[in-house]
Amino acid sequence: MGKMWKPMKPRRPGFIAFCAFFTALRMAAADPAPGATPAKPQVVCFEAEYANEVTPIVHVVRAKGASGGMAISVPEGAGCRRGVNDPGHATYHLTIAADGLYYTWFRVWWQGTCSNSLFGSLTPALPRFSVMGNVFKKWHWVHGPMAKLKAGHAEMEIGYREDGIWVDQVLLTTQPGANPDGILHPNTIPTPPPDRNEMTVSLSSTAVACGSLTAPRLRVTSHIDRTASIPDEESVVLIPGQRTNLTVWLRNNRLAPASGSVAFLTQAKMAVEPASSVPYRLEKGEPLAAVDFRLLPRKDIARRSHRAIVRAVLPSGKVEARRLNLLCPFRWLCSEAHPLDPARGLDAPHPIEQAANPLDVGTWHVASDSCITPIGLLNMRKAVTKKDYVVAYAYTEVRPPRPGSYLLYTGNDDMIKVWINGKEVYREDSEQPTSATRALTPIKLVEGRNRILVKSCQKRNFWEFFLEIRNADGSPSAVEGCNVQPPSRPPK
Ligand SMILES: [Ca+2]
Ligand SMILES: [Ca+2]
Repeated sequence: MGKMWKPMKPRRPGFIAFCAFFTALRMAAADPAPGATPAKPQVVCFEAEYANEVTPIVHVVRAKGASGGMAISVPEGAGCRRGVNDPGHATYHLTIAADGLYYTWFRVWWQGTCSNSLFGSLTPALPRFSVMGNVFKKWHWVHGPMAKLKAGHAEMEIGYREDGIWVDQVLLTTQPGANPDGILHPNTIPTPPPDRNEMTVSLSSTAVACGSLTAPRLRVTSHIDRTASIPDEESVVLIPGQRTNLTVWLRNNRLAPASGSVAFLTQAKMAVEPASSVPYRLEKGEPLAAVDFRLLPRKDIARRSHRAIVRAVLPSGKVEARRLNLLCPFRWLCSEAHPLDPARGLDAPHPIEQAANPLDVGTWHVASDSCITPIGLLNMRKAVTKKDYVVAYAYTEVRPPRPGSYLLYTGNDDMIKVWINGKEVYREDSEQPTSATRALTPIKLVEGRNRILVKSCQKRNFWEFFLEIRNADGSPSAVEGCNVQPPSRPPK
């Protein structure tokens, strides 16, 4: 069977295309498979960005070539920031007009072989399914599973499986072999039952490339308190002196006219433009509004986690608030690269790790902030070398607000070892991406400066790691990174 309808150009949705869509379906319906489909084909088509609820690490984003210029996305590299209880999802409340066997379709952009799938569910028919494909770096439709739906309420969820993916539109149709092409004119705006939130708030920030695979949950490397876990909340990486954009998306579930304000509140050393509180206005029938903040951290902002709150005042007077972890990564010194020992790998010792002070051995340079990825990883290919099968060291010092027990939160690609004050506290032999190697390790910090040495190995592809210090319960800590400098030694 050929294409059922013509693709639409972006920004030209119109009634004609809408009719053509249904005429095509009606024509096809004249000859239905015996007993398989209802007489009149059913179509439910909606924009993915009109989710009734979005939780990190799924984001609403502006997207070129997408219908309405918007989509939902799991940004490249964000897998290492997913929550433990909820890895991130978008929820849609749908009204199904007639019983039938529905075919599901998704208009997607897959970044590559490790960014070409999503998880979904369609309650009550399908508790969990996955959608995959092998067309990369272009918008196209992929089919999901079929679902037997009854007339009434249905709830679809699109969730994280891999990062580096975008979803533009979703189509449910009783028409077999629909094979949609291009942008469709949606005929549905997902609407939750009236007892649900009048408006939901989600956040997205500047986020681009780095790369990773799907992964198991957070690992805990030795026994820690059961209450310790990484909170399911948004993290935004801040680089001192550099601007980061933060968009607050307001989803108007009632579609009634709405106005109010959104505030960005923090005590971190930074300016917020255009203001720390911005008004919003949604006309009748308008499902989504974006409020943009520009975050301008000062050059002397502390290299640690800072708390922030985004607070939206809704027309009813209710307040929707989201906590935000503003993550200002540590400053790292990097050694030169050495060949990776093919037999002993991570365990081949180097004089750097055997010295009382690692900075006494070899040469060190500051890894510039441009080596920090938008997700907060140190990109060692940029900081040290693009060569494969190498090993290098990274060094920093941190100062806790008080001595005691903390959690080392790491993710690595490839293998790493970590020493704190000369004592090995963590090793990880895996060659998997950072989203798969996330781990929490109990550590002790002393008063004043604490030395952190990381040995990072590279075989091939990405070479990067992240290292944060969390409180014993997993919450972001006030442990601050020092402004480390390479040693100045007289030339020999
Ligand atoms: Ca869209
Ligand atoms: Ca690698």
